[in-house]
Amino acid sequence: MTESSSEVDVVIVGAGFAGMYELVRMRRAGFSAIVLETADDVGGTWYWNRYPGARCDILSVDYSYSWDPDLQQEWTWSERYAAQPEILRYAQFVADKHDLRRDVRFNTRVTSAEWNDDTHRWVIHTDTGDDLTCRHYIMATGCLSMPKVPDIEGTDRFGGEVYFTSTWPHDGVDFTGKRVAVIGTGSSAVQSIPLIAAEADQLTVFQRTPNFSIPARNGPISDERLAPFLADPDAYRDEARRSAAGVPRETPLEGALMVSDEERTARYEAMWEAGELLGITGTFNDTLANAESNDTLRDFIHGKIRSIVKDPEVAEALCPTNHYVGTKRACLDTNYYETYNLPHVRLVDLRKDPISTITETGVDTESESFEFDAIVFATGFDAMTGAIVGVDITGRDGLTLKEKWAEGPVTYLGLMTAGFPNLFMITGPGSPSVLSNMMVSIEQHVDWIADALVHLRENDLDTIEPTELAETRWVQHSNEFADLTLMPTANSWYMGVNVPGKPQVFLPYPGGVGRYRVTCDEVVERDYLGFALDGPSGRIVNDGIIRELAPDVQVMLETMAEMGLPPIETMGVDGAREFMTASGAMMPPGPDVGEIVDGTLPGADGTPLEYRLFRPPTDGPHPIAVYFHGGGWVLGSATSDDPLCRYLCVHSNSIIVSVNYRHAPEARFPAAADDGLAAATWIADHGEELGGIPGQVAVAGWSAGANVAAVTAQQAKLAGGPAISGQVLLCPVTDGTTERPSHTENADGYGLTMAVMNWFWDHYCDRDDRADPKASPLLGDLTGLPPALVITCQFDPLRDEGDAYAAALADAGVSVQHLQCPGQTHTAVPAVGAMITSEYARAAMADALRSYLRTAANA
Ligand code: N01
Repeated sequence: MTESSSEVDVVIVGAGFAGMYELVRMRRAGFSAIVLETADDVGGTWYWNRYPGARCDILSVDYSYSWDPDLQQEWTWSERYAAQPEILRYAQFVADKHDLRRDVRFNTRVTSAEWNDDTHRWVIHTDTGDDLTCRHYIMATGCLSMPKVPDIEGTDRFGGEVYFTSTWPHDGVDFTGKRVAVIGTGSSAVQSIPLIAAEADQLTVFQRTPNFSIPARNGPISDERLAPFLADPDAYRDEARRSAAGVPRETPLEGALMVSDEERTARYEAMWEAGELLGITGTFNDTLANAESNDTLRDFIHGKIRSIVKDPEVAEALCPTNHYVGTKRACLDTNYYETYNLPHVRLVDLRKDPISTITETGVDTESESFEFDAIVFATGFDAMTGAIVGVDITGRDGLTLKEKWAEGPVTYLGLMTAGFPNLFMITGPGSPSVLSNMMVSIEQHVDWIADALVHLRENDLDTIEPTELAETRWVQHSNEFADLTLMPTANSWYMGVNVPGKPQVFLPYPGGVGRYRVTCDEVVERDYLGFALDGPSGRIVNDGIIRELAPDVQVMLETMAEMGLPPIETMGVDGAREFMTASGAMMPPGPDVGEIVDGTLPGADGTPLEYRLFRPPTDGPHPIAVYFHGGGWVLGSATSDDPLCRYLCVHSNSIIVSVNYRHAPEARFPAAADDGLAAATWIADHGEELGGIPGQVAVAGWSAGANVAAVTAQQAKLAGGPAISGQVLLCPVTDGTTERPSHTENADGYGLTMAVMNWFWDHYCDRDDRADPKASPLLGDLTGLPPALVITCQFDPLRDEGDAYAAALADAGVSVQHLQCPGQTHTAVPAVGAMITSEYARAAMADALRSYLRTAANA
């Protein structure tokens, strides 16, 4: 491409690692492409960030391209974490090797860009006055490339030397003999402070928020650490692509509180010795999700800081206390904490003594004046969105990106945004980006975009653009993932909090690079689901939602799929029961209750039925709910739904009596149904003896247990007792026919399968009996039944029969609350403490019980 060309297939903005590889892929695919770059050479972030100590914080062996296999042999990193000059040389080496510079216009900044909907082209304006027209416009502008505008009063006034870590002078700075201030204590400051201290006469660090840092233990990489890569580079790279953060690592199986104190400390010590960023929060599987677990790590790092820093007051100031480890990007350092033991280094804690202004000669805090020869601003970036909205981008119908993103970025997959056809972002907001090894995420996006452009060309299409539904739901999905973690709790640049006035939303996608890659691939496999494609061959709008499952449910299903368990119906009855007991034992136990009492009560035929009573920790007597467990009338026991029973007990302030009704195949229909009524009658009659309020009970159950509960309510009405004050039916079986859409749509892949459901039915009930309302309560007389809460889940084969029951109850004049749970599965709601996104459904169950069992104590 020559300097004078003004029409190209593709304009790429930025000649960092993303733009360079995108150019390679465009050339290989036969597109004309030009890269516009503000700097006078390649390198992107590694061109600009030349401050002393700047180096990567992902091992260089991982933080390097994988797309050129020869490059892996031709380039050897000198250290575990290469310094900026070496990384820049690497970028230059790649540019030389692939003759990239001939398609890069350096010293050229894009100022604005407009979409022309008639020509289906972007017009790109630059500060050199040259305009370009292109079909596709790719922002490879980096996530941390737009320095934050200093927001400290008087910044322009200072008469001494001023430096920004993000745009450091190319010929370096000599601080010898100088009094230097560093403002900020993020990664840039943590890396540069020890080296500035080594030169300066005096160094004063102004710290607003301390950060967590561990020693990088830099130096040559050990043979042991390198061995897996050398043994099979392709397999190693592949593992990186499928991993959580773009670096092959073993996934921890345990939470921090699951091991002894000694074991936990030993693992943290190993992490501290290993010096790898991903190890910090990767030692246990719940560090970023569980505050108590995170506290153990926080305490450990605090202990390390206190052991290194001699002045106890300085040590305390350096201990981060206002955020959880990993919720702000942690740092890798070389002698950072040790630097504060040097006599000429001082830490000013701005939380105690804030900066009031920068003066002509230094910095004034509220209580002190400081004089400096130089001030270094290590104050960070307008991350993830700054460089994108920094260009005036106008899409269809005059809409600007800045306007569209006024409340926060809206993207589909972090790749594109509706209203801006053919505008791509590499590692944009809504993709794993800064939470991952950027090289892996860059390569994945570049490949995806290149493949999409080839797809358009091959199908005689001009444009690609996400639908509004797809992007809205992607943002929601990403936020739901973030809300499962502690990440949104910190005032971090991940949340946009560091830039005054910036909308506060969690910017990257926190679901991990492996899962994200699968999602992006699936979008393509499903014919670009969530995109509208247009061109001479026609317009195809494939509207839809790529991830409808709640994120924790998705993770649970993925984990189960990875375990490769045999289907329950192939295990035999005994095997299935053992399996259910074993899997129940792995679940969190649920909240503490006041008391648990195990006993027996007589079943319908006099058989003693085991029960477990859960008593609230509050003063009684309490009202009573009878609970029937799930398990297809075949599996389960009085204790198998313990966590849910505990939850309902505590949150409804009621006694819950979980009853082990007789099971099939030993006792087939109508044994379970008859036992339900017998148990409810006995419990209502023996309420006082059980320490509760006698006379009336509510019934509750899950799945087949909800079937028993619903049947019990009907039978009690027909029998004239006991008095049932309400029924809570979670994913109930209501109908022996299995021909509703949800039976087919959700037949497999969502926990409860139709295969096992049919197996349950066959064990429980002959076909002819299934029309009996004691098996199919939907077929019963529903008038005059007690109020009901019916909960159904979107991805449950039983969804439609539960929905039908709620509708039929309402038609029969019963007071019914119907809660339909999007994104949830049959097994999600009972998983107390494990499935967070279904908490509202459990709360609704408890609230319903409380209202059915309203007493003076519960009012
Ligand atoms: O920026 P930061 P950074 N008054 O935003 C403080 C990547 N990176 O350039 O936290 C006083 O982290 C601010 O205080 P607070 C890496 O992803 C990687 O250091 O807002 N202080 C904070 O201490 C990293 O996370 C490497 O209270 C003010 C600091 O300035 C990201 O880039 C190396 C202030 C800014 O820290 C950004 O790191 C370097 C004010 N008005 C960077 N305004 C590698 O190792 C801001 N601060 C690869």
